[in-house]
Amino acid sequence: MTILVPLLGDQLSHNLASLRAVTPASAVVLMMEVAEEATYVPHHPQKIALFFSAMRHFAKELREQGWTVDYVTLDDAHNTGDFAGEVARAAARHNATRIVTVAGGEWRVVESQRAWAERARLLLTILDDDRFLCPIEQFAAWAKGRKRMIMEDFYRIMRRQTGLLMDGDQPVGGQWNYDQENRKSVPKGHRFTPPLRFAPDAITLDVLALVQARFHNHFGSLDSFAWPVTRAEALTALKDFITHRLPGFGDYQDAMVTGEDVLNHSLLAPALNLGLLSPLEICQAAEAAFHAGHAPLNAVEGFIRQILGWREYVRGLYWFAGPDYTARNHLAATRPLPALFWGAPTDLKCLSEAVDATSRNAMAHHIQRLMILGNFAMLVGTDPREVHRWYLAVYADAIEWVEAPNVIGMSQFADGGLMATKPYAAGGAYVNGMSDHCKHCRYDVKQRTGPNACPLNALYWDFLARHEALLSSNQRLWRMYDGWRRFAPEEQARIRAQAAAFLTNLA
Ligand code: FAD
Ligand code: DLZ
Repeated sequence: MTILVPLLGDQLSHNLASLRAVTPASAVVLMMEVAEEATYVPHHPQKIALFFSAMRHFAKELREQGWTVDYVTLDDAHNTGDFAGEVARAAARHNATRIVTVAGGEWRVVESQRAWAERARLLLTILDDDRFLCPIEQFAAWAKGRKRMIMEDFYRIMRRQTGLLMDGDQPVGGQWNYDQENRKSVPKGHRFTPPLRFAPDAITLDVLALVQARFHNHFGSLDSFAWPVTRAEALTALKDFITHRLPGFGDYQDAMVTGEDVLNHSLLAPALNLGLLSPLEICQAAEAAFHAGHAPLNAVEGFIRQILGWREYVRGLYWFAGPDYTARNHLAATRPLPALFWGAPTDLKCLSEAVDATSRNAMAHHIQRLMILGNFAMLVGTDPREVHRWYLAVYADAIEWVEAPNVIGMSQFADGGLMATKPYAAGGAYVNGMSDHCKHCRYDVKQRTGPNACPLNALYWDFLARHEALLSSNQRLWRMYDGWRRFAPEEQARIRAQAAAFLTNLA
């Protein structure tokens, strides 16, 4: 009577529901490195290496705790290349009678899980993933019947529910949100403390060699691999963030600085999404830093809101919206993803900085993802499905439940406003206000037309003009459309011709 417990690459938590449901004496834990998961989108080599290394370390820890772990490596000669094939092989190997597993983080994977038992003719239990602070059913009950799902409303419920930064029933400090104190520009010469880097051990070095051999043709470099791959390392990374970067987190949250990949960001999303850290322990560590007088309220509230608010919200929305969410295309955009996303040269400094960081680190910070890369993809009319596949491939923290709402909803407005109240569209002035990139760029951010004009300016107005019928009734875009209508017809024509020429060259 062996119970097979398939455990996926983002389920690396010792308190996982499936591990709680069985005992080491009755179960075999199955972990599988499979080609399909590494290639269904061409993942960045660092992302594949992170998953494989963290999985191998986790298997070692489970064995040390007395679990029997059947670990199938990618180069196993009999590896079938997908989850279903490996579960069937393992079920036969261990003469299993039952499968107990935790629901995957993607509709595609959950559908595969539902088919496992049929193929192996076993009883199947798929447990809810309870490593989140808001159960899927709770989010659905909140979201049902709402025309707009405002994150801030959801966040306040979560603050009350968890008691984080609460003083009885009221928010600590008297306000729920301190964003008006955040989003400053970075003073010239400001120095950021770089994050800790974790040197690859023997397990990781093996994985790096495997990934280099098998996936060297994928976009991105393995050279700078320094991710935490165990819970112990992830806890060290958390401590490093709380000590050095949390105090300034709010101030420069939306800033971009040429040559600065991290600023005050935590870099914790990969460890968190793999399950090495829990959302509650991260929020509690930040809250403790506030109560100890180590970090100010604007920083701590802003940081906790990202995890307790945004992360839980996008997860709820992903499962609420259903499996067709990634096919949505409200703006009917059809352009293939521009080659610059895969590293083709571009003269736009903001874009080259963001793509270069993505290639070197499998990481870019939020505002680069939203307001540089996502904004550009949307302005030029890229098919959102192609944008989605790119984001899912290139970021170390990308798992569909968190990636898709951010891309399809927040950055591309492809869900028609289910998530964002207006498209996050911006011209050069925004980039100039939030970064120093324009100073290092060959284009002139102040010009709308002409050979030296920043292309984002014409693209921005052209985007608004192209979608006037669909977007101009949006209250939050009234000011922008008013601006567009104030241009003389000749200027409007010049702007649209400038955008058309750029788009022709891009193609
Ligand atoms: P920090 O800036 O330090 O923020 C702290 C934590 O808050 C993050 O680790 C993350 O867990 C959480 N967080 C912050 N913003 C969000 C958000 N919008 N949604 C969910 N969680 C959030 N995040 C992912 O984890 N995986 C993705 O695949 C992903 N894709 C994105 C795609 C786009 C187009 C955009 C705009 C955002 C995306 N995000 C994604 C959200 C956010 O950009 C990343 O979580 C963040 O950049 C990770 O770096 P960090 O850990 O240093 O974050
Ligand atoms: C992202 C990823 C990769 C690259 N490889 C594996 C793998 O070989 N084995 C595995 O169990 N999981 C992997 N993952 C994560 C999965 O693709 C999937 O995204 C998550 O399990 C979410 O459901």
